[in-house]
Amino acid sequence: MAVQRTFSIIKPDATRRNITGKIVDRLEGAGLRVVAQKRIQMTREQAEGFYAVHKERPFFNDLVTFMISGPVVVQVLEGEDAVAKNREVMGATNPANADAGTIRKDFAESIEANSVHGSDSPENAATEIKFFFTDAEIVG
Ligand code: RTP
Ligand code: MG
Repeated sequence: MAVQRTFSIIKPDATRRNITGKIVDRLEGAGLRVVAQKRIQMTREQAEGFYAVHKERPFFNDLVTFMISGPVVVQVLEGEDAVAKNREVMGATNPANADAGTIRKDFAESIEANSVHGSDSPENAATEIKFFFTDAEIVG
């Protein structure tokens, strides 16, 4: 399996509780390397654009409002099989269904305030990375 990049967000529930370091520790512990990172306050327009794929879903408006409720940390992660590895360490969307030892099992507050986002395919990872980072901001 080749070295891959994926896109990650540490969500507002985690920045609010000041546990971004604990989350990065889990990512690094899984063999992922942070090759770009910045703390931002997303605008509503940015959050709507980022989650456009979910715009017909019943949770869309709540999700956008949550994602702009505080700062987030956007990241590019690099490693072997990074997309799948990150999804594995994140755990299931709903923390009630997440495996023991995953980020969401240990830190998420709810199905919405679930501490992290991770790209679900290499194609989406490339799109999502470009949404937030220039090439010059990524240092592998
Ligand atoms: P993510 O995109 O954040 O990595 O999470 P995911 O793939 O596990 O979940 P997805 O289905 O893509 O949903 C995106 C985010 O929307 C919120 N959500 N709320 N209230 C609800 O039923 C509900 N379902 C999803 C979560 O914040 C989820 O991560
Ligand atoms: Mg998703």
